[in-house]
Amino acid sequence: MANILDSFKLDGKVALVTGGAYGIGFAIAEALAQAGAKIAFNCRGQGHLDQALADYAAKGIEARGYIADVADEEQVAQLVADITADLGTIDILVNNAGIIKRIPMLEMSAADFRQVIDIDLNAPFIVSKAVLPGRIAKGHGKIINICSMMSELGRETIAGYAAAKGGLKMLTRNICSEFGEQNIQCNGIGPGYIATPQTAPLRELQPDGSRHPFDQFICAKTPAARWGTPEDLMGAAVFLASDASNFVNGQVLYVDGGILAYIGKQPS
Ligand code: NAP
Ligand code: GCO
Repeated sequence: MANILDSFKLDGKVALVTGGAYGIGFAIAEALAQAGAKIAFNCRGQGHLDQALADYAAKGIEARGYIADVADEEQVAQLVADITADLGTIDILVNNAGIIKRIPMLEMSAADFRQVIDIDLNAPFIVSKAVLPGRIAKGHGKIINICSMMSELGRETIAGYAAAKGGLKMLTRNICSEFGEQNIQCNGIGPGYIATPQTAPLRELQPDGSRHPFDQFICAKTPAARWGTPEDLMGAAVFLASDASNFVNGQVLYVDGGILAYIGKQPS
């Protein structure tokens, strides 16, 4: 029998990580590159793209970067065509690009809600639909949707985000259901609270220099008693992108330090 570690290798594979300019997407792309994959990523900002290319190069990764809004079907079609021309058919898709709006529901406009749904839920549908035909033709493929703890739990001020991430969990199960027979595996990663630009406002020091109340709350709610880092997600990404997970489908792997399992520490 071949060594089981060989099943985690991604040599010769092409991976698209949407929103892979920084944060979780960058770490996932780095992990897939370390496992042997050729990396393509996209974002909306030219400044983000230029900085990301430099950051990837500093790690010895020859990533290809593209400007494309994942919520725009025409831009996504062009993105997939460009990557296919540059690197070959996309084998691994990581639907990572996402936004959040933290607004009390009664103050949240329908436009705000719609924008979050558009990017966090409609876009994974659009990008998956653009990538799937090439994978079906090849007889195998991997889709990883970056879900969230909020695929399971709600909290104040994030109605659009929780609705989108809950929907993304079900889209993950539906892609599994519709394409499993074509040897497509579609799974989710559900990060806990991860220290990235997206959560920076929740960790800002208070004017008196004390820790943000939400920072203290999350550390008390997490058995690991810390925020996660993008690097904490790298192993799960390689597993779900590789042959090691060929019989895993429709699942969400929570990488959350145990927060979903824990009622939380009693305040001292
Ligand atoms: P982030 O730091 O805000 O990075 C988001 C990335 O997505 C950026 O590269 C951004 O670049 C890109 N992006 C946003 N909207 C886009 C669009 N419409 N089209 C193309 N690219 C777009 O976020 P993060 O913390 O790394 O989170 C990444 C994913 O993990 C998101 O789906 C998020 O919901 C999820 N997540 C995060 C946490 C956490 O605690 N951080 C936990 C669970 C799940 P541009 O702005 O230049 O486009
Ligand atoms: C928030 C946070 C969370 C994290 C993540 C947790 O405001 O509650 O941004 O939503 O981003 O989704 O898993």
